[in-house]
Amino acid sequence: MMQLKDKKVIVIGLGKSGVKLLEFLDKKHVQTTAYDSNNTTDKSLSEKFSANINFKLGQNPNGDEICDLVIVSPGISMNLEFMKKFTDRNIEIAGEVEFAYNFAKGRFVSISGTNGKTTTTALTGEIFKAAGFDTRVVGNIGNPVISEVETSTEDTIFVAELSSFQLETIKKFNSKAAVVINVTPDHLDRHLTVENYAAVKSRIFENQKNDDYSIINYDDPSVRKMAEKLKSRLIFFSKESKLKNGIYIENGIIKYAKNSDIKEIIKRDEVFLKGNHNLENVMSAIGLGIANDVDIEVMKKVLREFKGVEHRLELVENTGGIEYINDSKGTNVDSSIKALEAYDHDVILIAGGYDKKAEFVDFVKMFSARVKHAIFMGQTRQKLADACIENGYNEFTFAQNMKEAVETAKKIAKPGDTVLLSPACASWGMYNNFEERGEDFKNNVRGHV
Ligand code: UMA
Repeated sequence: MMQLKDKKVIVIGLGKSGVKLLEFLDKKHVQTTAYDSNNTTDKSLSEKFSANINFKLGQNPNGDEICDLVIVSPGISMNLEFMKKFTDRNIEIAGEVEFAYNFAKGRFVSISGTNGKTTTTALTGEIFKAAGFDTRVVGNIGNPVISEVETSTEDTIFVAELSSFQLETIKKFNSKAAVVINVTPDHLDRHLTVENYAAVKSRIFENQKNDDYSIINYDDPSVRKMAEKLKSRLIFFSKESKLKNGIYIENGIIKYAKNSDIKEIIKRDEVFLKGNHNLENVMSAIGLGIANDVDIEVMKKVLREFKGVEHRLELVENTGGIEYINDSKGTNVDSSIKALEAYDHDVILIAGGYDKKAEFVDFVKMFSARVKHAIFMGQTRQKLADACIENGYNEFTFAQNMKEAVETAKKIAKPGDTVLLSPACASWGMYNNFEERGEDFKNNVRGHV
């Protein structure tokens, strides 16, 4: 275990991860200096901690500070000058996940990938809870690992959503079972190339031993490639191919084959989470369940009941053959592009909101293939419309508010269509947060307003 006694520690970033790190370090009486480049970070924060924690707000360290250990939040890139300096000085550096791992009891079941991580993590968490494990759902999903380590026991299972940012700074971190769901280009501002990004994601398997499990998407070439180097036990899953060994779908039934033993897991129709993109999430969670000997009946029950993560491609209703999907968490262009990618065609899209000065070109370029009609609202509506016109797409209208947007969508939608709220913008100006916006959408869909 990592020794903290008499160490001088630096924590960088005081968002969710940083604050939880400080709570942990303060309890252990560790001399810590806490940095955040943002000046407006909650100034009352210091009142919550003892004099062991020294705050330096409005600045990053410069890399020359005297210290024994630097713990970074996921948002801090190792390419920053001051991080390079710490590295060159051979100062011990740990990301929040790696640091927390040193103190965690029990085992990790980890999930990474570009799309579907949060849904898969939440679903896997429910499966393990239903199987009776002391389950902690942690990581990128919004709950730093460090917040759960102190109460963990040898029987605890950490179900961890891990982003490439978090995997970048692991050293010994190991998972008894891990999955990479898929890899498509993302976070290239930080990882520069897709190859680097995929390489970072594959680090989830790096410290696995012979008896650990790797769950691999057989259909995704960059994920399948990761299987070549692994020492661990492999479970492939595929939406497209019948596998001799692994999880696959045949005649509408999800099955698991191991050598010549074939087990039926569940009928596709019985799984509450619909959509092709969710099949990867479902198969990933099943793989993690199998790797941990979870009873098939337990998995079946959860798969029938789990309704997804609220505000993220959340199915609100399916009436008259029309699906209403709440993706209010689509608060930026990238996130809404991912949401649209989940649908091939016949989407009636509701988008727009607060203007974060984002560029909408890549988003609206997807419309001609997928969006039957777009309804724009909020501060960015004209900007979205302009981007559409520039790209030769004219199937859009404006709405004053959510009520009008949903009414318009209901008039246009035909059986087989999907009405999708995925704004590509923050909610401010119309709402306090994306949760309120999602609730308003759901209430309007259900006719509760
Ligand atoms: N900061 C500095 N110096 C810098 C840059 C940032 O001090 O050079 C400060 C910022 O001012 C801010 C703090 O660092 O106060 C934020 O740290 P952070 O970005 O690491 O955010 P946290 O609040 O600690 O949240 C992080 C994850 N955020 C990121 O990876 C960007 C959360 O994932 C995660 O839920 C949380 O840890 C717990 O594990 C969010 C996310 O957007 C949801 N993830 C990305 C994604 O899903 O695509 C990777």
